[in-house]
Amino acid sequence: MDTYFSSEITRETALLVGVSATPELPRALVEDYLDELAFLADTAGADVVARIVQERKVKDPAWFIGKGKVDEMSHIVEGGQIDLVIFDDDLTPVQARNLEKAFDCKVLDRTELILQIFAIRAKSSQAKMQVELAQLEYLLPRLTRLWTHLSKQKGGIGTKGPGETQIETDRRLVRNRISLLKKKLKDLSLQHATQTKDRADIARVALVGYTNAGKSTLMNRLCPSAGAYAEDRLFATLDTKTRRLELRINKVVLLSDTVGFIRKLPHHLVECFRSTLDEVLQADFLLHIIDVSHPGFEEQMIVVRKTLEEIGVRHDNIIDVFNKVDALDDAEKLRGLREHYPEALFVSATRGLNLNALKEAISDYVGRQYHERHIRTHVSNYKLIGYIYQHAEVLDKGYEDEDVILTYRAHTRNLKHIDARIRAFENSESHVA
Ligand SMILES: Nc1nc2c(ncn2[C@@H]2O[C@H](COP(=O)(O)OP(=O)(O)OP(=O)(O)O)[C@@H](O)[C@H]2O)c(=O)[nH]1
Ligand SMILES: [Mg+2]
Repeated sequence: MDTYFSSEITRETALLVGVSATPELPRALVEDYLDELAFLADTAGADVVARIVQERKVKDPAWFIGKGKVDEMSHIVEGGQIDLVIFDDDLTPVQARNLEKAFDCKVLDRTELILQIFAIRAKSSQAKMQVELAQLEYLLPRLTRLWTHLSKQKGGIGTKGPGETQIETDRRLVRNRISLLKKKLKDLSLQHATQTKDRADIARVALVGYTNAGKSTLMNRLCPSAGAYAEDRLFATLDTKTRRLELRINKVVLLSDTVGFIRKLPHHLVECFRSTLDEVLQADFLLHIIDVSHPGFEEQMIVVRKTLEEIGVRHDNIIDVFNKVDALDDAEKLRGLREHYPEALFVSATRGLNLNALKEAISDYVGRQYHERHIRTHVSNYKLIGYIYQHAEVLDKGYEDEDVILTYRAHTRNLKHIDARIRAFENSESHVA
């Protein structure tokens, strides 16, 4: 896929198109969606000079919008020297091609725009590979459909023209590249899994949320050495970053910053970022960061929950953190929200407001995952004793006769293993007896 634009080169002018279908999808909501699309376009390097919303229930298979609207827009595009037209909804390859011909300029849909931004933003080799994989997977069925379309034009099924040979070759190349990227990414995630295995006894917390909610800013505030990239642009973060966070009572947790979510996040991207998002899946709990100053924050919360569901994250381990309270000038609204979300925390990452309460909430949550146990065993059972020392924090040690008595504290994850060891040991003992 070509790179249509990048933030480094001259900015382009764009026209945005949305379709409303009252009452399910009222015009006002589509206007909000176009605000977000404009933010995406801006992040990608385009200035929005015009926007159009058409009320239409049934999408035209050839044009997506109505043909009359297409003709009307062609004049706007021509007169306004517009470089590209961006649709908020996904277009079929046929619709995109027809529209490109009619407007005589580039036409993008929302998925392509998001893929473009990810391509521009990706910094690490892993993120670059994940984005390339998503782009190729997006492209592959389009090559196929393009070929089907061409074959029909050339005289129907079974026509073996040079076009087919070329497209077959392209498809093979794309498939080969896809397999190679998948293999490389799998190797990388295996490597990563080995590196993180040793951290099993430390509780893990992940920051999740809508793009631009302030996750990286909060990470930098809580762990000043994190140096996470934060900016007033969408998808500032594409790489998962993990840092140690010192807490007052429960010592240390590992805090991870992750890629932000967005309405209609392309499915390919979710799939390709799955290995990075596994970090989220494995966390003991999640901090859901919400930009409370955004007018559509409640819909954003739903989008995040749905995306988490899509990647298989359980819902009971989430703390809602309403960020950017400093940007809320309506005290009444804040009071209402506190009542409505009694469990949530209200913070400001930039101003550092209420972050101690947030740390305490993390401590509490983490504390609930650790349990204290006692064991009395003969001193000669040094293997079992050694295992406990390795996988738990020994709080107290005493001796009685020839037995050692240990009081230890371990994470639920480790307790399962310790208990299994003890059971296995007791069974072998009774066997011997
Ligand atoms: N007013 C205000 N702005 C904030 C606050 N926290 C973050 N921001 C701003 O919000 C913008 C986005 O912040 P980031 O930390 O990059 O957001 P993110 O959630 O990491 O975004 P992605 O990486 O794109 O998913 C930046 O311009 C921050 O300065 C806050 O508490 N108050
Ligand atoms: Mg970020």
